[in-house]
Amino acid sequence: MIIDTDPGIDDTYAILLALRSPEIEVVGVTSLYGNVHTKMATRNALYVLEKFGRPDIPVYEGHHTSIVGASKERIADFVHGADGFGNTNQPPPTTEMVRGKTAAEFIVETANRHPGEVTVVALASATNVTLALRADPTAVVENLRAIVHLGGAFFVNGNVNPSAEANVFGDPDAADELYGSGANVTVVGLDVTQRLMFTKEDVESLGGGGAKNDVANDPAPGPGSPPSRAKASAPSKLADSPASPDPAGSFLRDISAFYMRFHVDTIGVEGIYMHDPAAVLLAFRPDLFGVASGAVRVGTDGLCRGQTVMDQGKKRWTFANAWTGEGRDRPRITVALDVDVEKVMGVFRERFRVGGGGGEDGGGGGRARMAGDGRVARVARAAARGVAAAAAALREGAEEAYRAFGNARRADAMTAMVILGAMTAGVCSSLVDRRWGARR
Ligand SMILES: [Ca+2]
Repeated sequence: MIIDTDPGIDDTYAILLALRSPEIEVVGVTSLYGNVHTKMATRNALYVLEKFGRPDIPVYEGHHTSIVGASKERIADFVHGADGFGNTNQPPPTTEMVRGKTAAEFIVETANRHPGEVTVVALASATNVTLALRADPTAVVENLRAIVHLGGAFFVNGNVNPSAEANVFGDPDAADELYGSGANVTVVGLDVTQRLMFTKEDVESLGGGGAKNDVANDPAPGPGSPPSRAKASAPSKLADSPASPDPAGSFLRDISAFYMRFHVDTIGVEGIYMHDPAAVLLAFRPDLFGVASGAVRVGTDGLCRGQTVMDQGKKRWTFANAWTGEGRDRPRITVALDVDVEKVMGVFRERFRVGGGGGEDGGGGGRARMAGDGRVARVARAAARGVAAAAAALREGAEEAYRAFGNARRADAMTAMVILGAMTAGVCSSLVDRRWGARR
């Protein structure tokens, strides 16, 4: 996964979520203007990666203006503070961005090097991804596995004005171009993210909220921790002492105070929207979201500049229009419109360690029990590694088969998929037989 970001407070949550999710690997971070100017976004991206113990992840600086060369009309310092961290005056990072390569060049290069494997989660405007698209359409349309863009307001009001959401408003031309490119784009906007709110209590209990240190919030990788946790806690100059319950959580709590005041002032609620983390989660847990597919156009001028309008496909239009496409059909994209709020908030609370514990799935108690039984823990870890590898291989195989089906009937394709599943079970059972002997 490449995270394209303008940190930003909820961007910081999103980056931490990605680093704490064993389902994904973050291979690079690219910066963009939005909540802050691009230069500060670069600095802040470096800072949070170092703070969260992953100074090894490379950061590439993105574009400084919109794709049509307009400088940003408004920087959201009233939402995120002048420093992007709620005016908490953090020290500068000790690491540096990669020089000599732009964000767009990095996206193109990574997509071409690992075709079908890389997802870009774009947490700001679409500028960097659309520049990559212009530079190498094949890289973005064919070789990127997916693009998840946090943006748009489809059947709700915007958040810049009644029609526009901030990320799309920041570069509507880039969004319109990307959404019509034929790339595998999923857009998740305010229809979904304004239903995901961290409460004041959630925020206050981040980092342990003064709770005593235990297995679950010890930053050192415990025996039951997923492999990525070990990477996420590599030594760093900025990371707090390992004795504190969850330094990442305390940092989130500190920077969220300013962001929460903005919510109190504008919507009268003591809580914060989880916009950016929703996009990261959607990239690896699409099952928690309800989506629709359709052509999307973005207003690029006038009163409704930045508005995202989707053709839901409920009417056969008499005349061609900007959504049906003139000359060629405008490709459809996926739009997230619904979400399992309870489950998503459960994952957020678990991964952000609300209350300092492990939350719903995998709390401290669970891990302590696993630590007490080395054999069970070893088997569980080995199985988890196997499942991850098998899922990746299976997906690739299934997609290969899917492409080969061509115009096959649905029932025939389904039968083939079921056979594929049965064969997998056969392979697993023959491996067990090989090691421990067949069961008579
Ligand atoms: Ca953002």
